[in-house]
Amino acid sequence: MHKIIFDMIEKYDRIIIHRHKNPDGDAYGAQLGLKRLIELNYPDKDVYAVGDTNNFVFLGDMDIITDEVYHGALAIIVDVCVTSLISDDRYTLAEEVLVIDHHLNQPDFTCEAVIESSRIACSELITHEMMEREFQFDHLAATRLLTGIVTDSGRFRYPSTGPETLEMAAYLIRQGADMNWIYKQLYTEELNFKKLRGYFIEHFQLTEHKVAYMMNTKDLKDKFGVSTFVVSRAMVNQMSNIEGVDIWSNFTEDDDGSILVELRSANDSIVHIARKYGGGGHARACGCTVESFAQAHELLHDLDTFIESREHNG
Ligand SMILES: [Mn+2]
Repeated sequence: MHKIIFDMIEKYDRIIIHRHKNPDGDAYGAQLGLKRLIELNYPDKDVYAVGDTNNFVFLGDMDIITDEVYHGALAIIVDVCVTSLISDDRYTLAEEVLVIDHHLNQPDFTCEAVIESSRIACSELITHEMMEREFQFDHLAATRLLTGIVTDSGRFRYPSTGPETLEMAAYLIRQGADMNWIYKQLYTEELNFKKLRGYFIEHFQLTEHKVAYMMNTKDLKDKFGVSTFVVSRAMVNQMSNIEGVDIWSNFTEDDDGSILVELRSANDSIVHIARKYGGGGHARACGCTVESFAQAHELLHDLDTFIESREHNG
């Protein structure tokens, strides 16, 4: 158990919880789960959650607070520890900052930090800490935290899903977490999203060596009533898990005419190709931005050549 978490929580009457921008289920779940746990176990403390919102708002609303709330308060930042990625930079106004995270990064600012990169989800880390401290849970806290574990483990499918993850999930279900409700939220989507998925499945193409790709002009987002981010990031994996297709890619025109590029690979690292065009990311999930569809086709040709060379090398 990390005693520092509880020492800091106990020291402050007012606590504001932050997390990363473009929140996923774990960012939301860890943030709102922790908020609920502090409210339950320290009823006299005022706890707030702040940041941008998106589809995961089904887990609960964000609080609108003034800058004054930060004076003499504790800011807790979950699921992120890099300045540029934190939603709402007013945590700098707080008296002290505590980071609770499960990423490999180290904080690039002054704070206390509890980081366990072996945890599949920040929500799993928080669940473990609060369970060991024998905190009282309720169905709301448990459901929020379980959402984080479910989503960051890829619905318990990622290879790093181990016994500890399942034990924490089981603990949360015993505390009243509603797994059926979570899955219903995750798998119910708006009609335009479903139609856009269908459009992708219907229209993606293959290069000579079976690189799957889509070239999306900027009118596509208006046609389906979604953002460029949705067309680009949320749709790339419509081309995943196809037999014989090891690399898939999504090229989406932004409002300024530049092309957002999402690259995915089932086996080999392809980040060198993203880097060649000024981008980066993970080995098998990376991206960049290029100037034009002409350049996008050059990049696509590089992917095709990469597959071809790999085939030749056996
Ligand atoms: Mn996470």
